[in-house]
Amino acid sequence: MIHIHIGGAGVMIGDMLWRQYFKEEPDTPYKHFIFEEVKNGLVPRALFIDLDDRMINQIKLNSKFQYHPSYLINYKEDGSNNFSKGHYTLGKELRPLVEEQIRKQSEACDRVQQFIFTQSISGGTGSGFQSLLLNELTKNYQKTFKTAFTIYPSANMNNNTVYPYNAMLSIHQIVEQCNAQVIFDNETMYQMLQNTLELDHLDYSHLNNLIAQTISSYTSISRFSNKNNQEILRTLVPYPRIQYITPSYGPLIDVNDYKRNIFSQKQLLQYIFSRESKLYQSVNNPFNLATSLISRGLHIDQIQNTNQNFINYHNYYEQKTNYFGSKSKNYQVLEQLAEINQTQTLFSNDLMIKKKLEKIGKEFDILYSKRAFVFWFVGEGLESGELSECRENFEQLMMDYKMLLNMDNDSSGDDSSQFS
Ligand SMILES: Nc1nc2c(ncn2[C@@H]2O[C@H](COP(=O)(O)OP(=O)(O)OP(=O)(O)O)[C@@H](O)[C@H]2O)c(=O)[nH]1
Ligand SMILES: [Mg+2]
Repeated sequence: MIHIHIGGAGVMIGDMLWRQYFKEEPDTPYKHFIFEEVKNGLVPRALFIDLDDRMINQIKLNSKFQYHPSYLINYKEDGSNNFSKGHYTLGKELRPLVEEQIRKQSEACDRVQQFIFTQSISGGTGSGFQSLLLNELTKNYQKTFKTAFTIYPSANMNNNTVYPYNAMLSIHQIVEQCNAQVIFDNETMYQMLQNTLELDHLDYSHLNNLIAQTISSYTSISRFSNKNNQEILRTLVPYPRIQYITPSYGPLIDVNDYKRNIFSQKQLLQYIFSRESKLYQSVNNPFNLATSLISRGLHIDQIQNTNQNFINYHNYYEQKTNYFGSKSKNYQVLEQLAEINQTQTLFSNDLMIKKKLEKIGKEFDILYSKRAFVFWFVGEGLESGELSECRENFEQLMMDYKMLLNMDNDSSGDDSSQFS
């Protein structure tokens, strides 16, 4: 697997993830999935890419371990929240170097099984440069599974006006070129942390920790059991465009919570299927086409047990769920959070995501009806018809979701949080 971390958010999430991986490393039996062996030890099979140097410098300074210097790549100025800068003008300058490093990394693998991306699509680099790179990877690594762990714009928390353009241009490419997208939203994660923990202060590091835990649970199936982890997501996607996966994670516990509960299997399952554990905003009545659940932190005999418990639960609630037991324990990077016996990560293909995505379409329409700021994108190389082409493709995607929802109207509304 090669990890590719792009833009400010992507790089910081990547750094949190690699702190997690290094913490797990001494216990990891199949290190080769994510680490390359070099003379002085292990280096991440990962690229960190940003247009400006601030975040890259920060991770160089902060890190307790060494990233390979040629895998940390930046240019001189940021994408100023403009997809076109990341995709056309500035991005083009950086592209040859990035491609060269990806080629080197892939030559150091027996076979590249998967590309894992992290980025936010509200700014210029995460949206624009990732799309540029995806085009290239699709040409040269067509059959390699591509998973994007992406921060989507939140309803009430965005710091730039043109994010609907960035998101729309980016979605257009990701949907065509990635095999699965796991989406997060900052607002939901903040709320989830506020409701669950009693910390005085919350910042991006706590959100990034949630995302890192989700990704490291996903890859733990390969790293600890030598299995092909992409099945976790592949089985959820009925055909390529219906690829939006919403994650849930938990439980989370304060390190100072001395009344710490020991959760029963039943409680853990109820929590992970409830609304409280979701990392992306959801509607009240999800309609899950399928879900994959990873239980992390089990001994082998418990896996058998849990599996039976899970099958009972599964039959009871009629969830269409694939179950994966991960032998690795729970590790924590942030000091404020406790390492606990067992955590779970749920990936859902919830068709009701359509309702949330449509909002991005509406916000796009408000800007585009006045052609607001279009000159800014065209000035950096975007062709004027590209925005409306992306919008049409997005509308088609919404129609695809609508068709599936209509096919099974009667069985929607399976919200397990109602059951307790
Ligand atoms: N969860 C999380 N979100 C972040 C973080 N940093 C930024 N964001 C969010 O992501 C959005 C995009 O920011 P960046 O990732 O810094 O943007 P970029 O991709 O570097 O693009 P440009 O700076 O415009 O070139 C912001 O509006 C924030 O909402 C982070 O460390 N964690
Ligand atoms: Mg940036």
